[in-house]
Amino acid sequence: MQKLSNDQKTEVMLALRSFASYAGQIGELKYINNLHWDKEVGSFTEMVYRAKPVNSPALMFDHIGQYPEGYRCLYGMLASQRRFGLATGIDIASNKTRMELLRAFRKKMSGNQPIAPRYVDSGPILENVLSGDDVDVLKFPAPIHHELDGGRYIGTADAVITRDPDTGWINLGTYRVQAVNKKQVVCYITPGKHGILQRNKYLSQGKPCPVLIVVGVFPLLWVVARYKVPGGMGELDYAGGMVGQPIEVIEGADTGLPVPATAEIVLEGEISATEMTPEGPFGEWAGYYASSARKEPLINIRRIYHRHNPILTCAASQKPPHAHLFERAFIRSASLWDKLERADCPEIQGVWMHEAGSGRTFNVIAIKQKYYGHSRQAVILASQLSPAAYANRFTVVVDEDIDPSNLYDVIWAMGTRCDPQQDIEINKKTWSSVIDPLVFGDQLYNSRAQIDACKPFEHIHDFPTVAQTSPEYKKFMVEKHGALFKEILGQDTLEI
Ligand SMILES: Cc1cc2nc3c(=O)[nH]c(=O)nc-3n(C[C@H](O)[C@H](O)[C@H](O)COP(=O)(O)O)c2cc1C
Ligand SMILES: [Mn+2]
Repeated sequence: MQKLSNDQKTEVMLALRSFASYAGQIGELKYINNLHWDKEVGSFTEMVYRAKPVNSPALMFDHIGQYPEGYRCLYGMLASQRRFGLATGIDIASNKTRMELLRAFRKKMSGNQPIAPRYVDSGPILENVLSGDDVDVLKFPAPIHHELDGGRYIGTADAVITRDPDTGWINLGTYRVQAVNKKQVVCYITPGKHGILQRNKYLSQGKPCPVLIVVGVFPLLWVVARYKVPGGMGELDYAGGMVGQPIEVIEGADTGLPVPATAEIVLEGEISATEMTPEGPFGEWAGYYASSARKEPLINIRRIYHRHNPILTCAASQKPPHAHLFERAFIRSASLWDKLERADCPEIQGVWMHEAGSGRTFNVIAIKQKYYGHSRQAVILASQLSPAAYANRFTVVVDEDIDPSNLYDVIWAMGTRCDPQQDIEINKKTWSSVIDPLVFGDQLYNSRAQIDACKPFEHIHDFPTVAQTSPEYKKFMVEKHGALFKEILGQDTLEI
């Protein structure tokens, strides 16, 4: 397999079809023809990822129902170590374990020097520009992803772009978007997220809110639209910082908002200040249809930009495991780790927002304890800092000998170093939403537990010794009996 040059690495981050073509060459993407947009592509993806949650290929669907060849849907874009490495420009050969890859990604994100986007006059996204009567969002094979969804969702693996009317700050966030008809869509944003804070500044003054919805994203754009970039800072600037060059954008003809020049499909329009329409139900990240159908502001689409043979990027949230959990754990864990350090919490050794908790509800941090109360400080902060602040339930703190991404380690530590009566704190009236299956009515609170599964600080030196082979003896064994291990385990190296 050809090795990518630096220019090719950049192209793969910024152009979905180059990424897809390379992923195909290395066996990380499969083409599938003749499945229908009405539930078939969604269930097929779900069934593949449920059977094999790790290391399944990305799935590119073509010939979808009555749609012409080339009008494709892509699921599972980033759900493997190699694909996530390609999207973020991280060498995975030298970052093999989860914690190594997380450290490399975190370093890249926290050391980010944002670069402002560059406005250009042309780009692949202008290959087709539709306005007036030609506007038809159903020109693309928007799927019904799950059996009980309230309609066709055009925006799932998307990036919704809005501008703060006071400061000019441009925000990108992945928020779900349902097609209402050819020219209207509706979006759900959880209260507190940046997109809704900006949107409501317009709507509360009775003004429509200009919006772009990128429904065919490129890999790097989808990573930043999901990362908790601090408020006031633009995700496009962050993406520029990650790739080391400005992201090229074209001024949207109706809104002046930045249309990413290498995207696949972008919808342009405005969010109505006066008209509402039902949105949902939709299979959600918590694994339920909890938010039902509610009214949200209608979005009028005035213009569509798309490439020839466009790729609609898709992600169906649902009961884990699913096709966007692999990278979610990295994106969110890196962000939480960064926030903990910025909050001056010392000696963080690892963070993992677990896949089985949908990357939200069960989060673990590892620390090297330095003083009385350190572990409580860390776990209380971790349960309230973005990106964990919203909708989590359990946050666990463990010592540095525990791998926070390994449930054997974590549950063993909870079972042996945590005295429930003393070591579990409960917070009440914390940030949740209608998506939480335990939220009934309009009081959008939850409660959460902070679980201290660290050795008591006063017994850190006299805590019973762990019953396992020591690193030194393991090393001796590998040196003496390496061939035998390889014969039995079928692998070259043994992690010790
Ligand atoms: C596939 C997928 C779908 C999502 N859907 C929504 C959604 O419908 N509404 C929402 O508020 N957040 C949704 N999120 C989470 C946001 O994208 C995430 O919180 C992001 O950081 C928000 O950006 P912001 O910090 O600029 O608000 C979704 C995330 C993913 C990966
Ligand atoms: Mn943001």
